[in-house]
Amino acid sequence: MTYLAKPKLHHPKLPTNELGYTRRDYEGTVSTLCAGCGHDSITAAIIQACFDTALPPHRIAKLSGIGCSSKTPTYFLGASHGFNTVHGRMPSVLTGANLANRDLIYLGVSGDGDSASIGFGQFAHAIRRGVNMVYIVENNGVYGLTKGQFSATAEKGSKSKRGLANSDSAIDLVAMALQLGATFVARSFSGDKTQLVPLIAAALQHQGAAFIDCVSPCVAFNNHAGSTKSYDFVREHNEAVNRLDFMAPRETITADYAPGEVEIVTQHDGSRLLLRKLATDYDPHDRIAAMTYLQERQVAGEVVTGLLYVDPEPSDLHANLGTVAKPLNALGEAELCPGSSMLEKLNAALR
Ligand SMILES: Cc1ncc(C[n+]2csc(CCOP(=O)(O)OP(=O)(O)O)c2C)c(N)n1
Ligand code: SF4
Ligand SMILES: [Mg+2]
Repeated sequence: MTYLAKPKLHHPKLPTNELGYTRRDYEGTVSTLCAGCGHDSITAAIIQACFDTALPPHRIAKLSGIGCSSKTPTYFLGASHGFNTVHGRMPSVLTGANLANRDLIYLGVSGDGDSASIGFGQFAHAIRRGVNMVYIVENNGVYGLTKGQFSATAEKGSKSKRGLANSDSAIDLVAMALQLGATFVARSFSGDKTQLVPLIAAALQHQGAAFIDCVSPCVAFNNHAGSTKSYDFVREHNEAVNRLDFMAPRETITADYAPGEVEIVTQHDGSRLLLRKLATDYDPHDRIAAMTYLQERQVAGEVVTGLLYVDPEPSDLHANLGTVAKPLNALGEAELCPGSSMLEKLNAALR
């Protein structure tokens, strides 16, 4: 048996969200990952974010590549659409699905091996095209599934479980996402649910390319002294630049904030991000300054987390291409096959 189904029965008094679903309705099958794997905490955060914001499970499409991280969509959103693609190919399959049906909410889950090595080109092009999606990399600095080889996000000089030092420079996927034009960029830690849940909730409402790099320790192969992706290292070096609260469009702000204490960023759909600044010199609306800040703090040995960049008025691939407003499966034959005279007109325009 390759997966364990969870019992369907649950306590009749479990809290429900405004759609009438319990948190259990957003779960998948029982995880088969190692006990203590950071990826399971990210699964729990995704379930919590979707439950809290009452997302209809049938409107979500979850896609992944290959790796322990890419197995996780089986463990959440059991009632959603799902596609486990080939190693490193999640972004192109997600792009195609999104172009065919723009009405779904796309959640791509990947690993650092899946996105920073074999799928690096795919990652780059999905981000630079502004595909409307949430792209989460569960980043443990190793190929967990194939027994712990260094991945391309492992820091130069960091040590393997056997004590060997990594001689290659690391790829910082957050720096790449910023440079490639992602309109929502965050870094978080699987061990910080308070930070991660609202980040995922906000990213799911963002109408553009949202990228979250989530450091997620691999307890089997990369959780020792000398690793920069271990629970201890991230806890000791985590520098959060802000704290985020996410509010759906229909919710009213009831808490009292002193002037200047919280910045409210309204997204395109009316949802609001309540940003509490922790680092006074950090501005999440300035892409260039964010890139410089991250590099400076990285040299100082810090893992900067939080909402690092957001564009409240993003544009996405559909807007850039001027595609039809309806999903392709909702178009009739006349719209899909407009006839030979239209084809002639098109051909003539190209001559
Ligand atoms: C085309 C191809 N090449 C190589 C592999 C072997 N392989 C499977 S998972 C993986 C790396 C997984 O690393 P990562 O994406 O970081 O996921 P993790 O297991 O660490 O969560 C590799 C190289 C494969 N499945 N397919
Ligand atoms: S090998 Fe590592 S990444 Fe894979 S399930 Fe175990 S702890 Fe998680
Ligand atoms: Mg990995």
